[in-house]
Amino acid sequence: MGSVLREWTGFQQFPTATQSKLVELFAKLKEEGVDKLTILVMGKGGVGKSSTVNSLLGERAVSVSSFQSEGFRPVMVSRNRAGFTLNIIDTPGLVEGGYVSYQALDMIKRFLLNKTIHVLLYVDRLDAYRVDDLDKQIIGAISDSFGKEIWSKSLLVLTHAQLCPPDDLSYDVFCARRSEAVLKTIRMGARIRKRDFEDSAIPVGLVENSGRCNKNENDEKILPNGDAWIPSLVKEIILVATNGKKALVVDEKLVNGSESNDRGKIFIPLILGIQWLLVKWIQREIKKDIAKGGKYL
Ligand SMILES: Nc1nc2c(ncn2[C@@H]2O[C@H](COP(=O)(O)OP(=O)(O)O)[C@@H](O)[C@H]2O)c(=O)[nH]1
Ligand SMILES: [Mg+2]
Repeated sequence: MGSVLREWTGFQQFPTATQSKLVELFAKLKEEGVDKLTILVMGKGGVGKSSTVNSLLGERAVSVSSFQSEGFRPVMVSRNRAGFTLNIIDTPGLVEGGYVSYQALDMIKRFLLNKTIHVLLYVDRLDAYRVDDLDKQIIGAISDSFGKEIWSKSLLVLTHAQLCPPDDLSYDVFCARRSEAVLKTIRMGARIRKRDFEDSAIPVGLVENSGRCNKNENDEKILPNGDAWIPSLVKEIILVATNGKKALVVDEKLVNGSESNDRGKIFIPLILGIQWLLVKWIQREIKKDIAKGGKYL
């Protein structure tokens, strides 16, 4: 299940301008004593998780599928560059047959045993116009599996970001509205209080994985607002990694008993106690009845 740590050759594939921005960002990270980042990528199937992993690495490290059948198992890709290790974990989609796939979530959790996750990339599409109950359920399931603290280590990634907004909306307004809708779903799905959520706002990263993505004069892939998105995304990832909140340590306890199960277990002795009292009470009443009945016979 472990992955081989390889030299990050994809790094050389980035345009020089991107490379120098990344070198600077990683240098800052090193100054803070961080020489390893482990990023977990989750979301529905087909939203562009695997493509985003490849874009971030500058190489085709994981397989991308246009139609349904994607990988069934999580995959960790590890790359090393100048003493810095980047681990990215790609995962199967969290929906199966129209429902949240608890099986996929469980598999992901087991795969993560003894790993520390510094950042979660929760991926969805920018070019979708609604969120529905299933999205909320997915968020709820992630929160139940890993604890809602995971959201303080997360970044919302919206793919297919090279789009022309409908209805005369400007690009920035469209992005803001879509982000707001997904963020609200995260807040509600994870059952986080509004104030707590605003205090630790989840940043949003825009992504365009398509080979047809526009480029600037430095050959960097850019969004319609002119932003070179790869260095921007890496910057956001690093900000989340160093935001002072605790990284997610996946240990036996987390894998074997989800938080919500633990919460439920507290009530088991209480329920058994009430059951016992009820049985005793019924037995006493029956005895009383028999005694009374005997008198009048
Ligand atoms: N135009 C466009 N297509 C994308 C983007 N990201 C992914 N795709 C395509 O969407 C399909 C599913 O992508 P994939 O990365 O396998 O999604 P996953 O199931 O979430 O891992 C593939 O055909 C990708 O080429 C994007 O940002 N823009
Ligand atoms: Mg995939």
